[in-house]
Amino acid sequence: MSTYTFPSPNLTPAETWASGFRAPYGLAFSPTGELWEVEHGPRGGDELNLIEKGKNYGWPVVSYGKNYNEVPIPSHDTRPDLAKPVLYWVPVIAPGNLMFYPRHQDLPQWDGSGFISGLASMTLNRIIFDGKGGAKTAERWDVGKRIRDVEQGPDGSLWMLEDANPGALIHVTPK
Ligand SMILES: [Ca+2]
Repeated sequence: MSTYTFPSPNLTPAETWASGFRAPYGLAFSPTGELWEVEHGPRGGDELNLIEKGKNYGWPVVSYGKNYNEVPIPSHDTRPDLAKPVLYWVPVIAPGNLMFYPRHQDLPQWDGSGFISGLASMTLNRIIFDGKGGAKTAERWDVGKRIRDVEQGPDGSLWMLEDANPGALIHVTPK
C-alpha cells in the first residue's frame, strides 16, 4: 500500500498561486480577465474572492462565519494582511457554482454578469462586476430548489440543474 500526503512534500511555495481557501465550489475568469472563486464558509461566511497571485484568503484563521458548534472565528476585519472576500453571505447561500455570462446579442442586460447557483438558499444570484476588483449582487431569485449548477445555452438562455434525485433541469429566460 502506498501512502500519499497532501500537500505534496515536493510542493514549493513558488508553485502555490494563492492559499487560505475553505471549500471552493466555483472558479472562473471574468470577461475582463479577473479570476474569481466562490466558496462555502462554515456557519455563515460564504465568500466571493478575487484571486490574485501570492495572496492568502484567510481560512482557517479568519472568517465572516462561525464554527458549526457556535465557537466564534476571528473576523476577516482583524487581519488586514489576509485578503478579504469582495462579497460574503451571512446566512450562507451555499454556492453550487460560478459562471460568467459571455456577451450575447439577445440578452445584453446580462453581459459580463456572473451567476452563482445556491444550494441551501435555493436561489440563483446574478452578480455584476466593475472590472476593477469590485462586485455586487444585482439580483437574487428564489427558485425553491437546491441549484447545483447554472450554465449558458447556445441561444444565450440559462439552464439550471437541481441537486436532488430525481432532479430537475430548469430553463431560465428573461421576462
Ligand atoms: Ca476568506
